[in-house]
Parts: sequence; structure tokens; C-alpha cells
Amino acid sequence: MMRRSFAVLAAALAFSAGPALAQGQVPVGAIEILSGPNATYGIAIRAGLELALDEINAKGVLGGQKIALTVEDSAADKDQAINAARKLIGRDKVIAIIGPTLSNEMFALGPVANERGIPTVGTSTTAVGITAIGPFIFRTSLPEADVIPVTLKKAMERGVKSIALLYANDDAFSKSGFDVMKAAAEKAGLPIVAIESFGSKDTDFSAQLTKIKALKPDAVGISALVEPTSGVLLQARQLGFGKETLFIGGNGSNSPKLGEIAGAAADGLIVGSPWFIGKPDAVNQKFVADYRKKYNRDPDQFAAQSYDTMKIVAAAIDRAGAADPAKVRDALTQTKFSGVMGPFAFTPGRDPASAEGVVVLEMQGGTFGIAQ
Ligand code: 1QQ
Repeated sequence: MMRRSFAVLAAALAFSAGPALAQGQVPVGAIEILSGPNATYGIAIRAGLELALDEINAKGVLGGQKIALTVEDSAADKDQAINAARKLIGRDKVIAIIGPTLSNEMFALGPVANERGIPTVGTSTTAVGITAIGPFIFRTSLPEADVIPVTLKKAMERGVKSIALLYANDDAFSKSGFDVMKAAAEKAGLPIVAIESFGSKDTDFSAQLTKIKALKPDAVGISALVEPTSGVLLQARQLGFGKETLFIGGNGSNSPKLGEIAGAAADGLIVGSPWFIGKPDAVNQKFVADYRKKYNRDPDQFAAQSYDTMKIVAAAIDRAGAADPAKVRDALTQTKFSGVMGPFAFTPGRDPASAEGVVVLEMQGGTFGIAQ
């Protein structure tokens, strides 16, 4: 009996005070891929978040409170991602979640976070339909639907007159990116000579590539995460695809990991991107320098997006005036921010308002430069 009343008392105290206020900290969660083949994305995202947090916590939010960021590993697994959301919401009482890394994961955990009324901001989720999950779901990443048409335009300016499409059929982003490539090619009047698919864990793409090679398309569009995209490129070179074929990637290939895995096989691939390391503005130059100093490596697009997002969330907490999830959600909708990605606001549907900053990058010798 005593034990029980103690538990009730403890619960009542925890409920009334709240761990955030008790410790003078504001709990925020992030769910990212920190292990397994896609960890390259999540590790970059975490690095961007933590760099921004250094700056934010130097001053604090809500009159000097520090943001306590808990980053959970989803390992790219939907169930693990849902469990991470439950843990962050139930155990850590987070007032906002950043992430998850993949659209595949967002479609799984987004409904849980939305139902619990926790604002959740994807920094790298680019599939169609992410923010339609519900009013608490936001994203700062440009949807593929905004980026792919720009990439295809560049390809056509270079004289591409036909394309084959190749995609992973077991991942929400990869499938959505393919749908977008297909629609964009049709809209641009670019003939699609073949459509082939594979599983994200496949290592043999020779049947699909052999078929495509026989049709001699000017370009091959690949919608997949970085590991399978690298595998496709390596095998394509073995099968004799050369410079006459332009490889076009989606958001999954906009990672330095592509060059690390595929090496010279990735040379010439083009991909649209909302950010470029060489952006000359002072905010970006400072970000790149600070990132190099803290981590001893270059930031990528994923780090840039998460760096801005951490600041967007912190500013929303300040504007909300309280560590309150519903108020933070409302404050997020009013975002007017300028960061390394450029000016940023949300549409009424909680997507990025502007796609003006898209640049087309080309992989050469392991790094991305501006595509000519
Ligand atoms: C998505 C993506 C991935 C490439 C993020 C790593 O764009 O899952 O939406």
C-alpha cells in the first residue's frame, strides 16, 4: 500500500513538475540511423544537430534553459523507429522529435508521434505524402518532386533524349523517387525506354542492366539508397556502360558515401541538391569551417539540413514561450528562418516553401562539384 501511494505521488510530481522544468532543460529527441548500412546518413545528421546545439545552448532557449537532445538509433528499421519514438515521448518527455532519417521510417512512426501530439520534423524525408501524415508532421528537406525535375532539365540541356529508370521497390523513398522521375520525364517529353526494379539488399543487378544496355538510353535514372546505387554503378561499369550514358541519382545518392563505395564508377553521376558545400555566403562558410573543426571532415547535405533544422526547432521553442509540444507545433508553422540552406519557411502543408536553391551536382573523383 505504501509503495503504491509512493508511486502515485512520484507520478503526480513528475506530471506536475515535468522533468524538463525540474532540471531546467528542454528535452528534444532525434531518431536517426546510427548503425547498419545506412548509418552514413544518420551520423551526418546527428553531427549537424549537435553542431547547431553547441551554438543554441551557449545562449539557451526560454530564457537560458538548455536543450537536452537525445538521439536514438533506428538502424533503418521501422519497428525500432517506432519504439524509439515511444521511448522518447514516454520516457524522455520530449517536446519535439527531429527525424527520422528515412521516409520509410516516417511513414511508420509519424502516425504515432502525430497521434501523441509531438511535433516531428524530418530533415531528410523526401517521398511524396510525408506531411500528409498529420498536422504535427513537418519536413525541412526538399521533396524529390521539387528536385528531380531540375535534375532532368539539366540532363536534357546536355542533350539527353532518352532515359531508362531503375529503382528499389522495397523502400518508400526509392519507390516515390521513381514515381517522380517517371512523371517528370513524361512531363518533359523525355521518352522512357525501360523501367526495371530490384530489392534494396540485392547485389546482382546484371539482368536489369543488360536489358537497359541493349536499349542504349542516353541516361539511366536510379532511385535508391546509397548502397544499392553504388552497387548498380559498379556493375554497370563492369558491363561496359561508359561516358556515353549519363547516370542520374536522387536524394539517396547525394552522399559522399557514393564515392567511397563506388569510386570511379560513380564519376559523372548527377544529382539535384538543396545545398552545396561551396555556397559562398558567410553563414554557410562559417558552418563548413565549424563543422570541419569539430569533426575533422566535410559536411554533406544531410548535415546541412539538420544543422538548420535544430535551429528552426530551437527558435520555435523560444517563440512558443513554453516547453509545450502543441505550442511548439504552432510556432513551427510561423517559421521565418535564414540558414545554410538559404531563406526558409513552411508551406501551410508544412513542407519547405521554396525550392529555389536547388543546384545540380556532379560526382567526380569522390566529391561533388557543380554540374556544368
Ligand atoms: C528518404 C530519403 C533518403 C535518401 C534519406 C536518407 O530521401 O528516405 O526520404
